[in-house]
Amino acid sequence: MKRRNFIKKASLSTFTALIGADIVFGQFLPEGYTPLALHQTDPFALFEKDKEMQVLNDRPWNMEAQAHLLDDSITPNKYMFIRNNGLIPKNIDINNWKLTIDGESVKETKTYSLAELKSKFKHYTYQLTLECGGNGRSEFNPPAKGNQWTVGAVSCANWTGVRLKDILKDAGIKKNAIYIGYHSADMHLTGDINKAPISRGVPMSKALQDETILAFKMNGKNIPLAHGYPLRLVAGGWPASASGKWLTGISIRDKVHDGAKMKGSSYRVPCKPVAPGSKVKDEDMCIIESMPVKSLITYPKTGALIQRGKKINLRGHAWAGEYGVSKMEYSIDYGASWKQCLLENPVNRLAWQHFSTTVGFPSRGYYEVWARATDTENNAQPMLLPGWNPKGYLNNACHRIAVKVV
Ligand SMILES: Nc1nc2c(c(=O)[nH]1)N[C@H]1C(S)=C(S)[C@@H](COP(=O)(O)O)O[C@H]1N2
Ligand SMILES: [Mo]
Repeated sequence: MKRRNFIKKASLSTFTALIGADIVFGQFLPEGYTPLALHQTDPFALFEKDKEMQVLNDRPWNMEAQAHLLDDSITPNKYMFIRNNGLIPKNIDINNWKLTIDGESVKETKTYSLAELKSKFKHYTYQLTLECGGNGRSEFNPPAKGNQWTVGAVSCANWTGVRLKDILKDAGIKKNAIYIGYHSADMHLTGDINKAPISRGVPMSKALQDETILAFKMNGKNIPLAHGYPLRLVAGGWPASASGKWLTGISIRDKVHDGAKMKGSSYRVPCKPVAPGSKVKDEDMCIIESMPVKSLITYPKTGALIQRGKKINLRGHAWAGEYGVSKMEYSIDYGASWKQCLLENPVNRLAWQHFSTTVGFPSRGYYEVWARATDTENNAQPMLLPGWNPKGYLNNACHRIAVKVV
């Protein structure tokens, strides 16, 4: 028997054993081909997600919520979207996990173990809104490449950890520091260990905010693996891509960080509005900083049937990047008129704010409920799509649900 055939026979018997059935026509399986039955992993069980979560991609794993799943004030893991650019690290050894602070603008390179980070610095807990810059991408026209997020790539969990500013102070920041960049343990899709799937960062002013933390807990427990266990940078209010998962290092830079996905059209938008479909030069693209004002109706679920004469409770959340939300309104007449909702204060800066109201409908028939938030800088959500951009970022159009009064 030729060696090639031998390998084929060996894997065929392995496949048969794993699948638990004879592979009919197994002799025709192409070499190196893995039967589909063997790459089926149940992502819901794997990541402890609710079955109503929507899987957008399995390599890398990307999964989003639906609006009605985000009804909780604090997002539980089962409803938290997953956005990965590479492959989730395996075999994490927390006893040997190290965080290295380096870069042109650190006084001297310093390394901390997880235990040191936890014991040396004070712990803080904040509720922080993390929204993928591409949330809402699916609505852009011409379409933008990338995961076709609808509205569910946003979360607001409780994150516990140490302040990045305390660590940077301990390490020593030089006067010329202007940016930080993160480094992580996930692997590039090609498996090339010299390439990072993503390595982004924020300006010093954001890095030094009280709420910018290196977290080791999410909702009071160890961070779930998919969300960055055992250590994650969390910079709420900015595109969630700034919040590096599986954190192994922070570089203090004397220039804008130039890691993976900091350039070109990655997490950058035209500095000035462009016509849909335009090609935009690199130098005319600007890095996304604070996320824009936005809101989500989490109850009722779109498609709800309402009994004639009954008023409904309407509720959801609103957030505005670095800013607060100052006003929340809804419309049942396609934006012709707006009524105000009750809006709660945020638990802390950068946490989303809850809104609620009761809504009555004048007669039987089809309605849409539109929700519109206005931030403390007086920016309101656009009713329909905002400015087109090559990668389909920052769609903060009013969330709309359909209901029927029967
Ligand atoms: N190391 C690492 N950090 C990462 C990413 C990644 O792929 N690798 N994705 C980023 C992006 S684009 C987003 S939107 C958020 C998603 O966070 P979540 O999966 O915990 O919801 O993580 C960010 N941090
Ligand atoms: Mo993202």
